[in-house]
Amino acid sequence: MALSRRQFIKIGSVAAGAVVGGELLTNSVCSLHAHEFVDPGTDGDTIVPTFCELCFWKCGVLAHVKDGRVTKIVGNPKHPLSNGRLCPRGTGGHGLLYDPDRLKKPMIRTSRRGEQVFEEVSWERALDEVASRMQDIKARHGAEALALFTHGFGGSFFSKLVKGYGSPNIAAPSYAQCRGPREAAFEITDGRGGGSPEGIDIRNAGCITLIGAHLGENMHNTQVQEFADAIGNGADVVVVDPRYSIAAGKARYWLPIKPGTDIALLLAWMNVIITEKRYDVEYIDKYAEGFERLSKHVEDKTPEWAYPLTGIKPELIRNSARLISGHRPNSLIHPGRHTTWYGDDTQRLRAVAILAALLGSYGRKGGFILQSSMDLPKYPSIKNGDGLAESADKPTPSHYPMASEVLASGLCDATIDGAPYEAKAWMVYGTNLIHALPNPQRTIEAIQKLELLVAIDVLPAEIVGWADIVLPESTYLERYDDLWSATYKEPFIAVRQPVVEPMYDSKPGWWIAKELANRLGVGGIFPWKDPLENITYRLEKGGYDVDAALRDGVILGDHVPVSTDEGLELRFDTPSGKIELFSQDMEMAGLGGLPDYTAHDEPPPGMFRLLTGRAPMHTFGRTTNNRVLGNLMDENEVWINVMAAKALPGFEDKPLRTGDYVVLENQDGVRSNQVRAKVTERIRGDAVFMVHGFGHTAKGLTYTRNKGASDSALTTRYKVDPVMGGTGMNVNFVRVMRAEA
Ligand SMILES: Nc1nc2c(c(=O)[nH]1)N[C@H]1C(S)=C(S)[C@@H](COP(=O)(O)OP(=O)(O)OC[C@H]3O[C@@H](n4cnc5c(=O)[nH]c(N)nc54)[C@H](O)[C@@H]3O)O[C@H]1N2
Ligand SMILES: Nc1nc2c(c(=O)[nH]1)N[C@H]1C(S)=C(S)[C@@H](COP(=O)(O)OP(=O)(O)OC[C@H]3O[C@@H](n4cnc5c(=O)[nH]c(N)nc54)[C@H](O)[C@@H]3O)O[C@H]1N2
Ligand code: SF4
Ligand SMILES: [Mo]
Repeated sequence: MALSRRQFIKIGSVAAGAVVGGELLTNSVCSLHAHEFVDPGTDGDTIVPTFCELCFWKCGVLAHVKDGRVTKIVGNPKHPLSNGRLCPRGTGGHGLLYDPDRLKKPMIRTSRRGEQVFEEVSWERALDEVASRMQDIKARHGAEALALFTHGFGGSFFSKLVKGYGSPNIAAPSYAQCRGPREAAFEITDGRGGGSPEGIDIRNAGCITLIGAHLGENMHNTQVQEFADAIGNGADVVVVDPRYSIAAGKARYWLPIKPGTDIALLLAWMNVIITEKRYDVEYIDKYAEGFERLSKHVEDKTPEWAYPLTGIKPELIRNSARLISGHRPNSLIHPGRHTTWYGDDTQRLRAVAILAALLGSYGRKGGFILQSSMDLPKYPSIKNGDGLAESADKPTPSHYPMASEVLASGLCDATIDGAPYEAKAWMVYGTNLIHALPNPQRTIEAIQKLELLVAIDVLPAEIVGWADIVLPESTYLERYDDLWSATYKEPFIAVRQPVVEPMYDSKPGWWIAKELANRLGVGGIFPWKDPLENITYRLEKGGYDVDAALRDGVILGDHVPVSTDEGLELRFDTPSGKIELFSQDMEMAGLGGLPDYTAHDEPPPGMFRLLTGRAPMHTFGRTTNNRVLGNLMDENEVWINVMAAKALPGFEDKPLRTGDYVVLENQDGVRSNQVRAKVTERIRGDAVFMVHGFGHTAKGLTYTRNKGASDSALTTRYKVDPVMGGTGMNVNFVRVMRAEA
């Protein structure tokens, strides 16, 4: 275990300092980290292992309970994703449990949609109403007229429910608004895709290249731990980002690229690596397809060609390419996660995947490693999900040929356009679509066309305010979910179990879904009496120790070779059985067998490109109402370059200073809430940056409402990726105006 507590604190504290810029807050995040390292020994409290839902990484936690209250949450030392440590958000989970604004009772709308006026009703009445309206919609429009939007682990019960009801329209914004382009690009190239957690060996990498992957602000716990380990072991870091991120502070090279030009840089890196014969010749000969075409393709993509496009000097491109290739095969190009930026994103990620191949990275230590999962038998139930209609998310005849999941944005389009067929009802579990989908006005337009919107949430988020029927779920600390058999380099099975009794009149998702299934006549999809029976059956049938699983929260599998260093034989599940540098499938689909650079519109004079990212102590808008975390950061700020701030029209009399409130107005005249400025040298002059998730408008979020600004509100424009239908959102421009007093 190479990571010391000190190192982790260092990364955590730098992260906090960068976002909030203040000593005080830096210290409070440090103390949060210190808090995580308290030995989980007790002073009379009981400890219940479960897993976190403050973000989608799902770290194992130990929740301490005294007198029926959760007193602290620490990392489970036995759990491979936490190794005894959590990120700041995970330790603040009780801030969600005890949030006074939580949804407390089922509710039915009594006024116009969106006015957020509801009547509290019994569960009986709410569930009867949902079920009878679902039956009615099925009778009149067919079951496929219902769409389920879901994000988060508990959503599995609702996916089953909606399939059982007969609809194929099940989507998460974590595909077309997040990692979709990466999944598609890697599937095309190495036949596997990215996955979550990603199959990457950060800890053993000698060089880590981050292309807009902002680890340290993006707090995916295990990756941050491994990143700290690697840096501790002397790894070189290359950061490509228009903004001087936390990770840039650790880098040998920070390349402040002009936004939207990464493909040019990637092609130029390949040009250097190929012309200087710095690639893994033997590996490419043996495992890859299309090298000749690739060399030809990048022949003229010299650093001199890329310079005027990217703004990165040729020498810097050459030297960084040499550093990156000098470390191969232990040179990791991080594939990123939130990759829906400009609409040509699958092509950019293809370039990343091809570069990784040149470095001999697949199946190698310090590169892309093979992950596996443990066998976990199913609880026998009636057949579910056979013979469903085609999903409604893709326009015909032009389809997105490489999409492997349903597009949330596509279901929204189908609702508005009534094509390929109409969606008449939405069930929304654990996703705040008003913030998650681009162009909230369009989402609201779709909602206004619905006959039914059911929201299952823990908080009165914006989407809940638009619902007809609201079902309050118990938080992750109050419920069982299904077992999680993780696909990971150290495979494991994790248990989520209640730490305390459900508060108020909230109910666990499994119960809500089972009750609805019974009312819809498909009770056989949840044949178990309660989730413990489900868990027990599955574990016993798989030959696992049930008591140990409940006691430890996790069962570890056997180590399976993850790289050639451990004797792994490389195989690629592509049409050619090799790594596809050139993709025949893409070529035939008219999408280009090799990635090309395309230019993007630049902000007109006086405007900036709006870029977004994460803050270490928040997950989007889902934690901003959490008082424990809000205490660390309760509003976002907009980063503006020092020189650009000096030249801002309207600020001639009184120059813009850090802490001043401004308003942003986008190309379509949409204005933001007022938001504090951070005037800094750490961002290019052609872009501004803010953390996503603030600027809430929902009435019930009494703590966070109207604090900071929402980037989603300003994202009225987006570019659709022709390969897989992702919505590129970094294509909006804003002007900065002084906030009215
Ligand atoms: N403009 C813009 N749009 C974006 C992004 C961006 O950076 N900018 N990021 C994109 C990315 S990367 C992603 S992954 C998506 C994420 O988008 P979402 O998945 O929509 O994420 P959140 O905004 O966190 O919404 C989560 C909702 O789940 C609720 N919730 C929390 N815990 C529970 C629970 O246990 N049960 C239930 N039933 N509900 C719960 C919260 O109250 C909240 O309403 O957004 C994407 N959209
Ligand atoms: N603390 C915290 N951690 C999180 C989350 C969270 O909400 N909070 N969310 C999780 C989720 S769901 C996801 S998907 C990930 C997202 O995290 P990542 O995948 O790491 O990041 P992105 O949001 O895609 O990108 C943000 C970074 O890209 C830079 N950037 C913007 N435009 C460009 C460009 O044109 N070129 C380059 N090279 N860089 C650019 C921005 O300056 C910023 O540093 O984070 C995860 N981790
Ligand atoms: S990374 Fe943080 S918020 Fe996400 S699951 Fe782990 S501890 Fe929870
Ligand atoms: Mo995401």
